[in-house]
Amino acid sequence: MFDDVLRKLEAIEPLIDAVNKEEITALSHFLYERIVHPDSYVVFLGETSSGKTSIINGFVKQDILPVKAIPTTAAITEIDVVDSSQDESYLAIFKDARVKLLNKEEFLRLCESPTPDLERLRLTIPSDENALPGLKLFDTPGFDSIVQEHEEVLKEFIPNADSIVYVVNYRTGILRQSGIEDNDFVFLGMLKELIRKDVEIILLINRCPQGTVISDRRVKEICGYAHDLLGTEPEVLLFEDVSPSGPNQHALPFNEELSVYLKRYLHSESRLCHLEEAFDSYVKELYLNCDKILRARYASALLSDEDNNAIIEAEKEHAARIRESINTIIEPTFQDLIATIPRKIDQAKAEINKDIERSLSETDRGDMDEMIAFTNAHLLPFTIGAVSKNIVIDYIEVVLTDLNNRLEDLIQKEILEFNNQVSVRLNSNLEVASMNLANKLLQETGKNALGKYFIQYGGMGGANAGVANAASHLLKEAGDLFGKTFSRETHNALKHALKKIGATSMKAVGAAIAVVVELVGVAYQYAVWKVKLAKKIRKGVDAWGENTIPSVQKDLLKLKEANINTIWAVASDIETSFEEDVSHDADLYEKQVRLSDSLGYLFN
Ligand SMILES: Nc1nc2c(ncn2[C@@H]2O[C@H](COP(=O)(O)OP(=O)(O)O)[C@@H](O)[C@H]2O)c(=O)[nH]1
Ligand SMILES: [Mg+2]
Repeated sequence: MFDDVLRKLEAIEPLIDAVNKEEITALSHFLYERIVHPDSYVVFLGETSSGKTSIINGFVKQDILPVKAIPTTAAITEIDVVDSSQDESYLAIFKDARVKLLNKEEFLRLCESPTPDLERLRLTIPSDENALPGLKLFDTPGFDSIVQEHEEVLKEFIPNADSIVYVVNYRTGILRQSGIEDNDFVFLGMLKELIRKDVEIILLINRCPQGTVISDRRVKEICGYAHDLLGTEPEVLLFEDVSPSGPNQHALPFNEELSVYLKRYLHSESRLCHLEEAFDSYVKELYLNCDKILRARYASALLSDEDNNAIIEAEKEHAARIRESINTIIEPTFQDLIATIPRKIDQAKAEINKDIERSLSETDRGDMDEMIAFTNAHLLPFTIGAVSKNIVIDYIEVVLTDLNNRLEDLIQKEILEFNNQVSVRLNSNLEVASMNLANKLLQETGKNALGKYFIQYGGMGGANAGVANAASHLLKEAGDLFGKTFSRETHNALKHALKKIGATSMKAVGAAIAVVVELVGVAYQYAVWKVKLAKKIRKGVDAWGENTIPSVQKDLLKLKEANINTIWAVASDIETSFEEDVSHDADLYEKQVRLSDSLGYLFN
């Protein structure tokens, strides 16, 4: 399917062999596997008990995943529907990338009560008619504003999605306009912040009364809200309410259209393009990696031991100086930023209250319940969204952009100095021809992002244990590499980090809504309800603030960790550019570098 990319990977095989390093070889095997068997993630989302698990069971026509009426702690479960040449299997993938084969009982037990070290469960189901080679379905614990853990798991996982099936219940889903259980509202707001723009969202309305059609009023209403919240018109699938087939059975909702959709998506142009782009950039990075190693070896072989030792010393020094920035720049910046958040939130709260009170005084709505519904569906989320963007998010952006610039300057300076030191030694010892051959390596110093990705995602340990799918990795990687500053990635990474923080703030809108809802059904006289409502809204906004402060601070702590990891990765990359004890077989290395040069045209 990705013949061009595969050809490139095959073309650089001799280079990979020449490099002869375990991690590079493992990486290339892993990449090959991924290209030959490309994955995309279809993630089932929706409020707890909307029917996600039942729908997946219905899709595979087996009552296999445990269905629950009450929210529990739960793990993300991956479902691979394969053709019947393969066996059914149950796997647990742990956070340290260990993979364990389970029997069905163990699997079911872990589904219901996952252990803290569990990353995910994987179920492989053979089915000839439904096989989806390359699509992985993910059943999620669902969103539930009471179970904090779910939110954390989802916030981490959702950015991996390539396509989303959002499940709502026909009767209860999206804004009954009555209250606290309206998690969908908060969830959809958060979702929009977390996914890539090109991710398709299918709105699946479950448990529709028999004969419901798309023009049904309730369906239109649900779609209208979803449209408002997502800013796009999702495709809609209607699932009829079905009865369980027996006393100890669960309902297996089914609609052919879901398979049609999934199969269409499997072969869609946009999916394939996205994958191709991702693979292409990985193969290129792999090539550049090999190229760099070979050039460094060639240079080492031409230089004296004394020169080599000096370079290795320099490597260590500059790497150490880059790592120092963790204590001198990253730690203090985040400490300040985190300490300033409460003040910024207070400022935002004042602004939000002012804006909402203005709208409230200007409204001509005579009915309080109607106004409450409007407040919760529009005023609170939109005002909070806009104001917290202006006051909180933009502030964080300024601080982080500045941090980024300072880190970038420091890293550039260290790399430049290191490169100069190497250049001087090359210049004074090498002839022009070999100098040119060796030199290109300097441009690539500090850019080794690929290795980090594969290490992180278990590419080395248990191949296939990896959790990140290729297509979404571009985004994920950018997020993880915030602070790694050599390309347009930085901009994306920052945007992504800010989006996550925006999602946190949007999620906390639920707390405000919950407070305002308390007024529903309370009968106040016409003259006083606006005053009462204004007071409640202020309380609600307080609740938003209380929820937002610690969550945003937590997001920032995570971001700090990501920055620190990046600095380590950049430093390690410099530190390993010249290897110790390289043989002096300059002729061999020269040949290898020429080979690498001759392949460069593939990656321009
Ligand atoms: N009668 C009936 N029950 C359903 C249907 N879909 C889901 N359910 C029930 O709704 C409850 C929650 O479903 P579940 O799949 O666990 O929801 P999840 O939390 O979104 O995964 C379970 O008791 C299901 O049996 C349906 O079409 N008909
Ligand atoms: Mg479920």
